[in-house]
Amino acid sequence: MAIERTFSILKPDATRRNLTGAINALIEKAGLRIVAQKRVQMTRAQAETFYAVHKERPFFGELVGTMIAGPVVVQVLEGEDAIKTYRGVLGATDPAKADPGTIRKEHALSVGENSAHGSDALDTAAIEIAQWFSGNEIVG
Ligand code: RTP
Ligand code: MG
Repeated sequence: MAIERTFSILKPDATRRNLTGAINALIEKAGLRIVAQKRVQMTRAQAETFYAVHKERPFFGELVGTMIAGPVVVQVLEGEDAIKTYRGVLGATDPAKADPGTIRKEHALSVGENSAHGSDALDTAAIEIAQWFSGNEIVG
């Protein structure tokens, strides 16, 4: 399996409830290394760009509003098969359908406030990482 990098966001519902450490523990327990991390307040324009793929969906306005409701922690995670591994650690988008032990089952409040984001493919991971980190901020 290849060593990959994926992009992660700990969403405002997670930072608000002081869950950064608890979620990072699940990430590290899964064998992923946090090779970059910073806390930022997303602007509306940044959130709209980040989730542009969903701009025609009925939940887009709510999604953008939730992402800018408070600070987020943006991260780069590195490890074997990192994209798929992290999607597994996240669990299903709807926390009610997520497996026990996943971030969303253990911590998320709802589909809208589901605590964390993970890239869904290698190409989107590279785009998302480049949106939030310069090369010298990532230390593998
Ligand atoms: P993410 O991009 O945040 O990692 O989530 P995901 O891949 O599991 O799900 P995706 O389909 O990309 O949806 C992005 C986010 O939009 C919100 N959503 N709300 N109300 C709804 O029906 C609905 N569907 C999706 C979720 O917060 C989801 O994480
Ligand atoms: Mg997604």
